[in-house]
This record gives sequence, structure tokens and C-alpha cells, in this order.
Amino acid sequence: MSEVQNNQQVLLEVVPVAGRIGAEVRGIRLSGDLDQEEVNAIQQALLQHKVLFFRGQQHLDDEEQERFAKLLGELYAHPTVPVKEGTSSILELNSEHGGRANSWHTDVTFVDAYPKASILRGVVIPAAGGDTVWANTAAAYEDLPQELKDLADNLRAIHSNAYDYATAVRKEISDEQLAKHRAVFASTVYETEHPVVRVHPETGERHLLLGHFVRRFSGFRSQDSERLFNILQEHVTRLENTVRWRWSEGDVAVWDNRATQHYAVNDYGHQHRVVRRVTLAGDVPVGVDGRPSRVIKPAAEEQQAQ
Ligand SMILES: O=C(O)CCC(=O)C(=O)O
Ligand SMILES: [Fe+2]
Repeated sequence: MSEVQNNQQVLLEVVPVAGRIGAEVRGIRLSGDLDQEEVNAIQQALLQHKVLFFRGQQHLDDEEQERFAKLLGELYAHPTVPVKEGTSSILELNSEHGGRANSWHTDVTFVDAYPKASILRGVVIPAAGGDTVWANTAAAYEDLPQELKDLADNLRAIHSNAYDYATAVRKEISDEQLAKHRAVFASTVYETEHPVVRVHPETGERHLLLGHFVRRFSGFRSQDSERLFNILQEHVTRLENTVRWRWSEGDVAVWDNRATQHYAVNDYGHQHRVVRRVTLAGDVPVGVDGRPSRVIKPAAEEQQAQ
């Protein structure tokens, strides 16, 4: 057993929540003042369990959430959605302003170096409903028959922020609000080609890299793309590969965004729900052939102009 694992055992109580993904971490008060051993133990637990839950962190405010996040990596601001006022990187999802992420995705995969992790804090939580579900994209790959693995290993997919918003049921917000949200979210159109199987830079595990930002597979007709996407994506979201969290105010979830997809269940009607997210800078994925992702939009000239 490595020293880090020893430390993890000594410093943190890590209790798995589901069989294949997710663990609750007990006995730690999150802050920007954790020591290096504690930070290492959290990083190790995160690689192992892919999403960690910390209850009872009501003492955190925006600033302290960012200070804690900085211990795990470099803060990353969303490329199009403005950060919450007074913060350097916080994205607020407020149910009253259309912040209902009820479709399966990995955060910000329309850029090449998308975030390596997200840290989400429950601020206002409905009395019932509003759970979040995460899926293990390595288990999804491992479940595939060898022939499908071979196929996926060689596929590339185009991800874009100009995706089909109408696929998520958004009856709680008006068409006007939806149009406003879309105008901000896709104010600059991003398009990136990623390998469909990403090799994790720290664990070496293979992951299906899909989710709702995928537009099509490179070189495929759209109908073929759609059918094949559904086959692979359904392996990700099989209930066996998921963990579901019932939030309380003050809970914090940290996920490895290179190893998971997530879905915010929109079952709480007009009750208020607010969560605040910090993301950490990630690196450019590589496929099993070692080929990195490739930016398509904005084109190099446009990037310089911005
Ligand atoms: O509202 C949630 O629980 C999750 C929203 C989401 O997709 C995110 O924070 O990245
Ligand atoms: Fe998300």
C-alpha cells in the first residue's frame, strides 16, 4: 500500500455510495487552508471514486469555495457565461434563470482543454427533488464488447456549444428566457474534435468521451452518427454505472470531469434551486492512438481577433 493510500485512510473516511462510482468523504472541513497531505488524499480518492461528496460544508462562501478549489488545480472561467459578480470563476446555476442542466454531459467539452474537475456547492436546495446523477465513463467503456471497443477507439466526435437546447425539457422557463440563455451560451461558437475514447492522463484508464455537446462523429452521415451515438451513450448512462446524490444545503460534490458525465434531475417544478460551480483547468485529451483533440472553431484568425 502506498503512502498516499495510507494517508488517505488515516486522514479521510471514504465511504462508497454506489458500487461503481461515488464516495462520501467524512470528517473533513473544506477550506483553502487544508494541508498538502489532506489535498493529496482528496486527489487520490477522486481518481479512485470519480465523484466525492462532502456533507455539511455550510461554512463555505464563494471565496472559500474558490480557495479550496485552488488547492486542487488552477481556476478555469467558463468561455462564454459570465462569472458570478465578485468572484474569479464561479458559475451560478439558478433554477429561476434557466439553470437546469437536465441532459447528460461532461462540462465544457466543446473546447479542447476542457476542465479536469468541477466543484459544486448546494446553496438553495428544494425540499424534495433536484438530485444530481453522475455516470462512470470508464466502466461504460469496459462494459463494451471488444468489437465495439475497437470501433470506439478509432472514432472522433465533433463537440459544440451550439447544441440542440430543445432536447432538454425546459417547460419551467419561457421561450424568451431560453433564447436569452442560448444567446449568451453560444455567443462565440466553439467546435472541437475529440477522440471518442480518451486515455485518462493520470490513471491511464480509457473513457467514453460523449455527452450532449456531441454534434456528430467525424466522417459519418448524421443518421448513422445519431444511431451509433445512442448505442455508446446508453452504455454510459446505464443505471449500474451511476450514482445519485440527494442534496442538502452546504453539500459539496467534486467530480473528475475527465472520467464522468452528469445530469441534474429536473423534477422540482417551480421550487427554487441554486448551486455554484468552480471548474479547474484541464489538458487536451489524447486518444488510444496518442492523437490529441483538435480545435475547429473559432478558427485561428478569429481567436487572434478576440
Ligand atoms: O445542477 C446540478 O446539479 C449540476 C449542474 C451542472 O451540470 C454543473 O454544475 O455542471
Ligand atoms: Fe455540468
